[in-house]
Amino acid sequence: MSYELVCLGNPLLDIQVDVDSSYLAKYGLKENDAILAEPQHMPIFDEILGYKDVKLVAGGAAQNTARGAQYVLPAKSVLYFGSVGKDVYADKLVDANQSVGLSTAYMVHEDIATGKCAALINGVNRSLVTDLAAANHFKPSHLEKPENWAIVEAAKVFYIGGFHLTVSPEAIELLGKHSAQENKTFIMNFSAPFIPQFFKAALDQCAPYADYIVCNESEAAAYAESHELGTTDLEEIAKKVAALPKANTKKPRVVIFTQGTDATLAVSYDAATKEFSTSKFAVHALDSAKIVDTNGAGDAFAAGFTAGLVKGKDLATSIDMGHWLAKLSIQEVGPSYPFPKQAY
Ligand code: 26A
Repeated sequence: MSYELVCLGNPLLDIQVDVDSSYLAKYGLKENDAILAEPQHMPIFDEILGYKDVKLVAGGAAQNTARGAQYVLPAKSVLYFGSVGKDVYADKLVDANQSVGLSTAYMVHEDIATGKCAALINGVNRSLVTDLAAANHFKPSHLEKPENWAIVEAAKVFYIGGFHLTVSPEAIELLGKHSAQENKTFIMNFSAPFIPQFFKAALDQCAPYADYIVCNESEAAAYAESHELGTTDLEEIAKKVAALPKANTKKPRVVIFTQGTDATLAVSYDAATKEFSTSKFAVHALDSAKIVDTNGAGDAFAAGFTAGLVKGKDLATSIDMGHWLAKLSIQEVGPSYPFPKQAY
């Protein structure tokens, strides 16, 4: 089988509930954040499973992006790698993936539970607390299996969730090296502020492979701080990230910073001419009363954007496709996409 787009990340089931600020305060959580669960957060999962309004929805940031890209692209365009257990949570992920026709090649661990994420929705914000479980046990050897490596070799574009830097930078590097050698397209997302903060070495090891870096404004700020860039100006940060060393010197690096409802910033750097090019793209307006929740908004943006690149669209059109899909997804529960299918 061949797929144009191959994605890698941490497959998770989202346990989504509405909470108020006192619940977040009880666990010392921020309104809008994504963290790895520490022992003191573990009771959250059982607590919210008892809530009347609890919703179980397929999650895992890169898996959401893979589903969204497959939603846009022709059948059999996207395959997703990750690691799950053998349980009802994994069954739910498979159901959601099948609903859009997303193919998976999971590494399955019989004795470890599928990972889960408490998605604590508070107004337009969401605080995500993740217990990676089986997702934490992905190994590069899974990619190296002949049937999987054939999929990698046939792919043209790779999308990597930065969250996977906490699991297997080696797997990311394996794909990155292949992509650079073959002059393919490699897209990485910073995923959350804690990635540039606490997984700086892994990020710096993998960033040279990225042709496209996608993140939001708070992740960009966290990057600037941990890398002591000496600026808080988003365009300046984007320029420094764009000009980082690059493994594939045949194409420029493009850095894309989303900013919620503010315009998305794109900066590309051509090492051959040493020239930067900066542009801004307005998001698609949406009446705030129509927002169901923003869980997965950034993943949906990355999905539409990546689908655009897979289709060979230019930067402006690809970013617009990202804005379009994000607008659709925030009108659904969790990181989901509307049915009947809409077309861009
Ligand atoms: C390693 N961590 C913390 C994570 C995640 C994650 N996906 C992968 N790894 N923490 C939260 N998510 C997912 O992000 C989506 C929203 O962007 C959630 O599962 C949620 O679906």
